[in-house]
Amino acid sequence: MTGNGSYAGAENGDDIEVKEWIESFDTVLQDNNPPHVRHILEEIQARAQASGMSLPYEVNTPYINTIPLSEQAAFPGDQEMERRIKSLVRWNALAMVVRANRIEHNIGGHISTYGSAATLYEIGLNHFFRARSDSFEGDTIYFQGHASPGMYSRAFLEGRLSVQKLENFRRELKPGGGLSSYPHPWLMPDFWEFPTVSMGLSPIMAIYQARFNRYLEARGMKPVTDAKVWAFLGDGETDEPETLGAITLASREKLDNLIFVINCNLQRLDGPVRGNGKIIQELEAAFRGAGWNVIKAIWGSDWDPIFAGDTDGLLVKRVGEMVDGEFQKLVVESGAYVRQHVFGSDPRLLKLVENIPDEKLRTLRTGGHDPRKVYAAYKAAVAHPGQPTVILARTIKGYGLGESGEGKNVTHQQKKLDEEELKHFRTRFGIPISDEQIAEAPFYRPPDDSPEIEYLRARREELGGYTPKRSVRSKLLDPSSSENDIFSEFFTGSEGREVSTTMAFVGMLRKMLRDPEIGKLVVPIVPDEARTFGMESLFRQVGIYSSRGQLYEPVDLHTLLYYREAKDGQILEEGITEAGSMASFIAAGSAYATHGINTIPFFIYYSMFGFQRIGDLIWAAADMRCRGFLLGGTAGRTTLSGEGLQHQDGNSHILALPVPNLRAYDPAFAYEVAVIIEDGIDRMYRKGESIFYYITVMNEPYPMPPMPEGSREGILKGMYRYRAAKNPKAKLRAQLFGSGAILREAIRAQEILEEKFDVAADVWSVTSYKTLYYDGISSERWNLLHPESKPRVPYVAQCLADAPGVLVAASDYLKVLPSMISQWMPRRLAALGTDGFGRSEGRPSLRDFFEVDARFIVLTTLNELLREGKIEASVVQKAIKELQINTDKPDPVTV
Ligand SMILES: Cc1ncc(C[n+]2csc(CCOP(=O)(O)OP(=O)(O)O)c2C)c(N)n1
Ligand SMILES: [Mg+2]
Repeated sequence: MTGNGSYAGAENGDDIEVKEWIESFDTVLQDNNPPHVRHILEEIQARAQASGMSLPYEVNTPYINTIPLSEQAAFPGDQEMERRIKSLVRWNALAMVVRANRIEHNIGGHISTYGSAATLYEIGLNHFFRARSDSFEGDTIYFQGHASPGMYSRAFLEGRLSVQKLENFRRELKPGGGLSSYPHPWLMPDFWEFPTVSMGLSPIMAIYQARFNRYLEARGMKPVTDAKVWAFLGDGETDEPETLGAITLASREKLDNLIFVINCNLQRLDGPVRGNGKIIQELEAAFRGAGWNVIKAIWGSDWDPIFAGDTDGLLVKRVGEMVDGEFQKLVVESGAYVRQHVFGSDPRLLKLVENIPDEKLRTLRTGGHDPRKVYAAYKAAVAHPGQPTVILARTIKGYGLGESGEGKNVTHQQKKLDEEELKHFRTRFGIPISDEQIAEAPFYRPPDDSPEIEYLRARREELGGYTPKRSVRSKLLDPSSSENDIFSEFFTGSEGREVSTTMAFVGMLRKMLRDPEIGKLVVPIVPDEARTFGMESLFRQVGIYSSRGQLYEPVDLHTLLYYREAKDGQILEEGITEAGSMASFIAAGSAYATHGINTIPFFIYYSMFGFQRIGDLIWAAADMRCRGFLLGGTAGRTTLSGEGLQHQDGNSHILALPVPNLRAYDPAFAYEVAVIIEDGIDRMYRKGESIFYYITVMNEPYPMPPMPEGSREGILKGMYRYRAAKNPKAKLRAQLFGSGAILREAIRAQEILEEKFDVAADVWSVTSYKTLYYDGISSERWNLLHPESKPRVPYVAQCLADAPGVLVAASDYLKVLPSMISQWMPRRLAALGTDGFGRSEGRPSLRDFFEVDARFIVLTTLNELLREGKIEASVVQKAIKELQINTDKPDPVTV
């Protein structure tokens, strides 16, 4: 049917044999049930294969609706009433965007996307989407980001948003507040739950959300329910690799709690999604191939009688041949064109539509605009067991805009309508606004006791309340119970034993998992990297989550740390997908709102594959007010021996800077990690702050010192004096700032400077340049606005107020990291860092290559003293020799 598999015999008209086969098939079908007939066909197929025939492989079904009319669920609503409500939603959505752009030229907004998706949402909102309540978790819905005007408009009709809010669409800073352009929980924390407008993120988030819901059920943390996760996507959005990249997880995990609705309006921003192909068929093949249940809703009820007359399959064949560019053209053309183009090639086709006038032919509804088809698709989807479902609904972009946009390539950006266009829209949807008023594009809401508002409210009441709506339903953890027990052992040092901060962290994780209060809440997440981080002991301790348990005997069963999968396993071992792992982090980090459960995710990964690779998902997590800990393992550009430039992260702390509510730390010692995590749990889960953490950990083993007295506050604020100079009265003085992997180089430099050059240096551990930077800029801002008050002194400046000598910083990150706080230091700062590509090398060679080791810290300190006139150039020259520094080595930034 789709054009494949023709052969010469058929073209010769030699089809008597075919007819006979079909007749006998029909007879078999009449006498038997469908499963039996399927069995017969499978047997025949097996027979053909065994006899060496290669059969054509076809993942597509014909270009018709998946649900035949005979199996279409009856529509239970008042169709006319729902049409009127939908028209009102359409109108106010349009008015909101048009008005906003009149008030402020080019403020933006979208009309045509919601125009195409209105029926898809309205059917959901009137019949399917159950709200969250105390007794039921509710359905979880990812609304297509730039369809937001429709959601606002409906909330206005529901009485949840005022005219003023609508008036201030995209002008959130106006008195009384406004509405954010897209779904942003950060900006509208009582309304939006999921940020979806960065395309491709909502599908992957939805998949992992659905899986996380199962995880919570399997671990007994929430009741087993039939709640669904719905994700509304654009067809253009499916080009994003994240959209389709994780769909096999959903089928493998049999996520029948997941439904994708893809709004197939065949257009994206610039033009057709697949002008020369068929996006619906392409997606059908992808999803079917991946093991999803696919429901195509291409044709509306208007087409049912036409297809019913198509007994010889000519029309199915014809529409199967047409490409999307042609379907799009039909939208903007006349009925006569449709007749000629679709049906004109064969008199038998023309006969199918001979009784349909041109005007009607032009406006035959597509599946996604027909409430009955959409209802039937949803009904089938929610009832479908054992597989996730995708609904491919054919719609028209800019539906309702007529000449001013419907189906046009420019429709995506249409946001200004003139009086005539507004009139046309008003009349088409029957909005009671007079010709005199229409130019104003006023909002229109019928009175509370109107049948429309009563109907709409009754429907939502039946479904448990309004949606979208975000609320924090979890209770904070008891502030009086402290995790001291968990963390205190890490404050005392390792007594000479060499451990890495990663090992120390894993020790903390193990203890947290055993804790009676938070143990159950901890969600360890790894993208196939547990062994890299020495976490395999956790496999045995808490198990790896698997919905199927463990169907095989693991090869290492006889070992202590065998690979244990379990139905109630606690670890999310995601395989090689940082994006998927981050999506799990997001589900777990937002469960305090979505499910009212304070899960505490710890996602540990190769730091280089974090911000650099999945930065946009991290941004989404921030927007969503996720809580939890991201751990950048094997962090820094010189700590990871041997791996070379792909794995060596010298930028993650730079890339962490733009995420406002992310607290980023680069600790060097176990006690620093412990203090930061302890405080993080306290702030996020006992105080309820909307922050999350990025902590870098390393795999370089060294003895962990005990926590210096009084350092706790400094660790959290970003810096503290780790070790003061032995001889503070010395003539030559310096302050050395080290962090993370490079702190120990600073400590060694302190020793060399003292022993060989009579320079007395203090060493500071800088745990968070970001925290220091934020503190600095906010102090400056306060001072700017309060000229007559006592100025606030940034924490850096407070720390260094009486610190004498030259200032030298070194980190395993770009030099700009320390430099950004130098403005609050009492004197010039010389910064060392790891700018440039790395090399596959060992640590000492890399630190020499990037010029961040103790020798270079010493040299830099001496050079700073030279600049200040405290020592002679010859001393520095001598030092270069003594330190065996090659002055001819290439600049690491350029090689
Ligand atoms: C990652 C990303 N890239 C680009 C955009 C800009 N953008 C917004 S809407 C859009 C077109 C969307 O087309 P489609 O997914 O088909 O949705 P439709 O509006 O047709 O329903 C684009 C490119 C974005 N929001 N996110
Ligand atoms: Mg589209």
